[in-house]
Parts: sequence; C-alpha cells; structure tokens
Amino acid sequence: MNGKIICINAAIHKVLLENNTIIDTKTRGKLRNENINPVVGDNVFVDIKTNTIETVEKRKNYLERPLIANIDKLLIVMSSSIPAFSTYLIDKFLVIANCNNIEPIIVVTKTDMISLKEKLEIKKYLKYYKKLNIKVYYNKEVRKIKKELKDSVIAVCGQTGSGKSSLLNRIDASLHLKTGEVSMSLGRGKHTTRLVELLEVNGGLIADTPGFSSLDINIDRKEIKNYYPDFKLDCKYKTCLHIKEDGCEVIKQINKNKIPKWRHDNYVKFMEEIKK
Ligand SMILES: Nc1nc2c(ncn2[C@@H]2O[C@H](COP(=O)(O)OP(=O)(O)OP(=O)(O)O)[C@@H](O)[C@H]2O)c(=O)[nH]1
Ligand SMILES: [Mg+2]
Ligand SMILES: [Zn+2]
Repeated sequence: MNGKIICINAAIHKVLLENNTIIDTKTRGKLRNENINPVVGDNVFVDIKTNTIETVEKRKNYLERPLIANIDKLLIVMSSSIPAFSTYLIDKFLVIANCNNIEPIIVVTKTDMISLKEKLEIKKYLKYYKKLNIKVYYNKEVRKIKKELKDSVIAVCGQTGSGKSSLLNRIDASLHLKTGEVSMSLGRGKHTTRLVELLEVNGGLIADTPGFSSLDINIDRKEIKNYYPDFKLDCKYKTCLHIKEDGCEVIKQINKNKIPKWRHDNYVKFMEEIKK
C-alpha cells in the first residue's frame, strides 16, 4: 500500500498510509543495498503483511536541514529577538527554497519582545520581501497561516528557539508540542525538538523540525545569484557575480536604492562564506 513517511526514529519509520492509518515500518535490506536512505516526506510503497518499505518514489525535492523530502512550502520562522532577527538567515533560506522549487513563507515571532523602533526596522525589511512576492505573516496571524496548510506539505524551519513548535501549537492546540525556554545555552545545540515529524493539521501535513545554530548550503558558488529574483537583471557581463564589478547592473540598482544595500551585503557575505 502507498504511504508517506511522517517520522523516523532510529530504525522505525512511521508511515501514514493512504487508508489514513499510521503504522511503524522498517526498511528492506534491498533499499539499503541500493543506497536508498528514506527520509521524512518520502512517498513509499509498504508491504503491509510484513510492515516493510519496499520502494521509495522519486523525490520532487530534498532538503538537508531540516532533513525532509517532497515539500510544497517552507515556513521560515524568524524571531524578532532572542534569537535575533536576521535577514542573512532569511536570505539563505530563500535561496534554498528557490533552488528546490519550494514556496517560501516568512513567519515573524516574538514581536511582543521588542520596542516600537525595532518593530519599524523589521517592518522595513519585511516590506522588501513582500515586494519580492514573498508572503509574510506574524505568528499571531493564525488564521492566515492555517489557510496555507490546506492540501500542502509544509516544513517549518528556523533557528532553535525561534518559536517553531510554539507556532504549531498556536495553529492546533491539540498538538501539545514541547517548547523550550530560550536559555544561555542557545546556539550550543540545545534543541527542544529532536525529530523531524510531519503532523496532520487542517487538511495538510506540516513538519515540526529541530532548529540549528548554523546553516550550510550545497550550491555551486556561481549559481547562487540565480536564486535572487531581484538580481535577475540585464547585467553587462553574462558571468558577472554582481559582487563589485565595474558597470554591474545590480550594483547600479543598489546605488539607485532599487535594491537595498543590506540585501546585497548579505549576498556578498554569503559568497565569501562559500569560498572558505
Ligand atoms: N514572547 C514570546 N515568546 C515566544 C514566542 N514564540 C515562542 N516563544 C517562546 O520561545 C521559546 C522557544 O520556543 P519553541 O517553540 O520551543 O522554539 P523552537 O523553534 O521550536 O525551538 P527548537 O525546537 O529548539 O528548534 C519558548 O519559551 C516559547 O514560549 C512569541 O511570539 N513571543
Ligand atoms: Mg521546537
Ligand atoms: Zn553584475
């Protein structure tokens, strides 16, 4: 019977079958021999006599962090404070989403913890993302976020302590997901959520995931610019990396305030990081 892996804990692969039951399965030795490593989100065929996964369908997309496949939308959960708001991280996630054909959605949390001045600053960044046709919500806008779930498979991503599990609890109080205190250990790998798990909510599947403290991307350095829709300009040089080249169209747009400097700074920082 067909199904979808919703959680993996050690050797146990929890599968939601098409008849709406959930069973614990194991993988067949044959899959391991073929070097197929099933992940959460994989569509699989299960032999329900032996509860083993026989085959794994070809993936539409695949993310490494969180480790999950076949995602329609990526909810980028970004805290306003503790951990600090970071357009650098948002921009990285947007690259990951674009490169995997996943619709990104930004959800901002913890605006109750910041001053009006800080709120306005964040709003300025969000305005630009909206201009790029990216949906942006605050975590209190539960009804709008809930609507995104219908018929979709969604992964929630963001730093540890950004409020991913809290957001899911807001969306569906019956989930009772464990949430953690943001302590001094933040950034040292103290995660409240330990496993990636797809949960059935509002006619869709949404994955709570463990946060992280740093994020790597496996994309060729020269390709990164292709995932910045605002950098898709008629640059004088076809191979231009839009870093500081003379006459570069992207640089021109920054000087005209059409592309914000922070967006380009993030890009340059990102390119530097990849070089290392
Ligand atoms: N003040 C405030 N606190 C929040 C908000 N959202 C979440 N929190 C708190 O932030 C802390 C961390 O929230 P979690 O939901 O556990 O964060 P997480 O992203 O799931 O963290 P990991 O599972 O470790 O990746 C908890 O103490 C929450 O109560 C918010 O909007 N405002
Ligand atoms: Mg969590
Ligand atoms: Zn250029």
